[in-house]
Amino acid sequence: MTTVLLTGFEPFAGDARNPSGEAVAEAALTWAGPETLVTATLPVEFDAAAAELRQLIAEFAPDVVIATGLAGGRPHVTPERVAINLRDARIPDNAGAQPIDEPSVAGGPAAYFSSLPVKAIAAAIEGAGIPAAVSHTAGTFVCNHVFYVAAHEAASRPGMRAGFVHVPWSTETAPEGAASLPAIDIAHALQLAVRTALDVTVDAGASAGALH
Ligand code: PCA
Repeated sequence: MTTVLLTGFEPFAGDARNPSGEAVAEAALTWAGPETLVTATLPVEFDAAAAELRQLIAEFAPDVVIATGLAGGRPHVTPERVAINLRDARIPDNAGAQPIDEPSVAGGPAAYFSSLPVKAIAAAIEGAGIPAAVSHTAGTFVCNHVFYVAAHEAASRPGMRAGFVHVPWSTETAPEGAASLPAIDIAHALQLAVRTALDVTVDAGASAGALH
């Protein structure tokens, strides 16, 4: 049985809602399979989020892990290409922790590339009429940390692949004037990310590079 672990996050930074957790819940409601989809909403706490992710991976032994979070201000759904071994928090997490220039995993490699087909995922989402683009930085906060930990786990588990997708604000949750997409489109985009991650093992050949 093939299993996918799809996670979102709780609200943070004083916000009332987080569209990533909401989109993951919505995607789970309408997931038609045939693979098993396991979903969770992680706390926006460096240590607790990583611990919960590791526990979910140990419990369900997923073939694919896709963690998701909010990138407020981005207009696109953005599959992330690289996780870096760095926790540098500009704001405290929801537990009050504010690590500065600490590694995600002491002794781990400087970075991991996503083992998901990020270009094919962006293309599949775009193909459904939902704005998407490959991103080359997941930041240095809890999202990057969870992405790095997922990639680190995948590196020691043959057959397991892991990646991260940042989502914009949903129209339903966006602060005044912020870029957003309808919540239903974000949920659909995450389903397409899961489907593409399962179906595509060799990423698209076209460039998704950036000049800056
Ligand atoms: N976004 C934050 C953390 C939780 C979330 O949804 C981030 O990008 O690190």
